[in-house]
Amino acid sequence: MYFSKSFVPILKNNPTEAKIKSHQLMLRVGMIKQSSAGIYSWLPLGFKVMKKIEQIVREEQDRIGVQEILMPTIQSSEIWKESGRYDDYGEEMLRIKDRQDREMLYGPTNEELVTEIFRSSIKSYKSLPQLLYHIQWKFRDELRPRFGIMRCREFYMKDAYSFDINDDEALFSYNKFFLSYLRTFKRLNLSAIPMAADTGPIGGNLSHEFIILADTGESKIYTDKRIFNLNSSSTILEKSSLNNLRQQYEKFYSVTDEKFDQKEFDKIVPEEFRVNTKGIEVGHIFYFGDKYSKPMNAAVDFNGKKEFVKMGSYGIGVSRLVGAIIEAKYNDKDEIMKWPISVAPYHCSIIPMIKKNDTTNLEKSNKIFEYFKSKNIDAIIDDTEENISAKIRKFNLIGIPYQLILGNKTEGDLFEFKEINGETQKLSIEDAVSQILKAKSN
Ligand code: P5A
Repeated sequence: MYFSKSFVPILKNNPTEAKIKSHQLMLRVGMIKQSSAGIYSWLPLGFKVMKKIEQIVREEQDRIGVQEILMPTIQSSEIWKESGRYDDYGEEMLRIKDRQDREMLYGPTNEELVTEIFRSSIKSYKSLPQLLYHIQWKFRDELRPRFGIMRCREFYMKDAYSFDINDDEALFSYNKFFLSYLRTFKRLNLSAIPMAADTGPIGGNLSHEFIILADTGESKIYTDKRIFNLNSSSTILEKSSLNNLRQQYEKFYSVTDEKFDQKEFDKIVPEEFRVNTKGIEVGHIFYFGDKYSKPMNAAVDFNGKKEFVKMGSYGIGVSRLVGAIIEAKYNDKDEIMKWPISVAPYHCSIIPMIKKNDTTNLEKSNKIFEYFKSKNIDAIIDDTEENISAKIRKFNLIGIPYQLILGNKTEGDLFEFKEINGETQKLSIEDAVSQILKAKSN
């Protein structure tokens, strides 16, 4: 891809309406464009990052055996009346009427719809557990949409749902998601901590929010420093080891604002380990038993007895993660964004110095581009006539993790190559490729 042909509308200055770094940067480098309050279009750079996040989320769902489906964004009010949430949900729900005057809505979440799908087909406990997920747009008419795509009205969510025969099996499902979330956020290069949380309009009495620390976060959290040292490399999908995993985390006091109790905090957490800070909620899991299955009559036959299935739901804010990664990774001191290579819009920028009537560097760049491509390295060539330092500034802003520079100092087969925040090295293309591939495989 040539930069001159790419749709990356960079702004000269930070937009004044944006209050936090992720919002500023996403507008500045043209990742998103607001279309109306709290509703955004995703432009190529932003869309690429979001799709890469989505793919990692998908792979980690598939890995624990969740089956992907796709439910619509528009739902009928009928099922929400059955569950009793049609009135409860209030003004956050966008209600629509079709031409037959039927009450419809733009789904803020899918507990009802997936329960309806389940109950119409699954009749025996022998088909359990059922774990289903989809990745789909949601709409919540937030009172105060803010911080760009962090708290917006239309957003992209991965939501999964589990159906089990009893509490014990349902907690096994819950714990699978607990593990899967730890792995997902780790692959995104984020340290997301599970914290006991309130269940709000989703319901139930067991719930964890997955939170990454950030001053600009909207969630207040109270935790024990030692929780950050836990390592979640386990891959075993087995009841007792998953139980142990969750217990390891639950050993430490770690809660969101609504669950906070100052006396308990002071009693349980030694002073030197107390952390009282802010964070961004990137995922949220819930166990709510038969809250939906009972009123909606979602039951299976268990040896001649009717049993309402026990359900949980599990969300990840896929679009919010794009902003959350910026909040976590932006380096204020050097004013450099470096995307984790797993989600970077491109792995490497190729930055040739281009002189009038001299296409040598551009031709070299094209060859390097093709070679990178053969090694599955996604690159962008800056074929514009800007000078080298302006180009470098631009890619520092965008945050593509590696830069290969073809300038005055290029000697023979050695090129200036650098990690965006690192020292310039003189390397052969093969060595540059192996550095990038090594980073990709970590
Ligand atoms: C779990 C899946 C649910 O909706 N039902 C299905 C449950 N949970 S949740 O916590 O309300 O949302 C899940 C995640 O979605 C992100 N999110 C948002 N992202 C951007 N803008 C918003 N207005 C917004 N609201 C929720 C969060 O990451 C949240 O953890």
